[in-house]
Amino acid sequence: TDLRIGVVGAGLMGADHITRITRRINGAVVSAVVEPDAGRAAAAAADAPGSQAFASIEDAIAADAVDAVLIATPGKFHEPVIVPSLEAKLPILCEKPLTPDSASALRILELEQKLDRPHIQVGFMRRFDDEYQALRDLIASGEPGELMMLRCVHRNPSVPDSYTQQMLINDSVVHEFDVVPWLAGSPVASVEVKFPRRNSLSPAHLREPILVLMQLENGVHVDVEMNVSVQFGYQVATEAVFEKGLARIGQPSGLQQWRDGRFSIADHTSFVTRFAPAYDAQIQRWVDAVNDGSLIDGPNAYDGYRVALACEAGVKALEGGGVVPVESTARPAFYA
Ligand code: ISE
Repeated sequence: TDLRIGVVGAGLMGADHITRITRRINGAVVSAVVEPDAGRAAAAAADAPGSQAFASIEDAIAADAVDAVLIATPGKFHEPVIVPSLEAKLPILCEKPLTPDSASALRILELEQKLDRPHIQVGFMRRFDDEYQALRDLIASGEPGELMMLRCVHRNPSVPDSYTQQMLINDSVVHEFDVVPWLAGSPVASVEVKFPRRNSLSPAHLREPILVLMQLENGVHVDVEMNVSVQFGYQVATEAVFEKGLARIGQPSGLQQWRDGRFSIADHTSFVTRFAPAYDAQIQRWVDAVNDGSLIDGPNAYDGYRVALACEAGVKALEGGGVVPVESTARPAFYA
């Protein structure tokens, strides 16, 4: 029988996951939706025939309507959903970030370690992108020599007025804080933020683009251009600099056109399409892991905690802190 997933939050990502589970994922159905906004709840119900609407995750659990929980609310609402779900011993896929800060992430780790094994997977979907996986394999192979630098770009066409300065770190660079240590096999040791000339097209309350510099514990240096007003489209790309060569991922691969004396390649305009295959693989592998009893197959809550530490350093650096160290921690055996 299919895994019964309760989806909490039916905004942009929640709605996308509901469609994905209903149409493309094998072995699972959306059985419950928790969404306070009536319009979104109705749209979600239409997309997931047979699902029931609940006012809270507690109600869905009490009704025995869910075998697993997918959390797609904003980060500050994650902990109140994770706690009752963990207490009910339900497997969880939690969209990024795990929680908004490291203190709350630590509380989650303590609670989860009362269970027999990790139950929480964090939705860092870039780890499921084919090109990211190929780059990670290349780095691990050692064939091009040692990795020295990663040059990353993370560009969004524009952001809504609700997007705040701290979200440059907590909502956007949060992805690099997960994927870079995973690629390079080493935690983030320090973070610094530089401010190039401001884009006059940015929302008035934002000072961006920013350049985020990271040093990893293994000595690799990383720069991230974080740019949320690039206008033309959505772009996430990385260049790796090795002792004996270079590697590049994330180049445009869409429709090629020759017209009016010009050559062009279609590029993405949103993360929803750019990472659609990665989201599909992430959810399918999570469903398979829950169904076969291994419960997670991807970044765990400890990874989410490490990212929270890096984000805290990143926000300090953003607010004028210079080079901000990230505490070094030991991964508990529970999260090996
Ligand atoms: C958004 O929340 C995401 O997670 C996207 O992957 C990222 O590119 C974007 O900057 C964030 O706002």
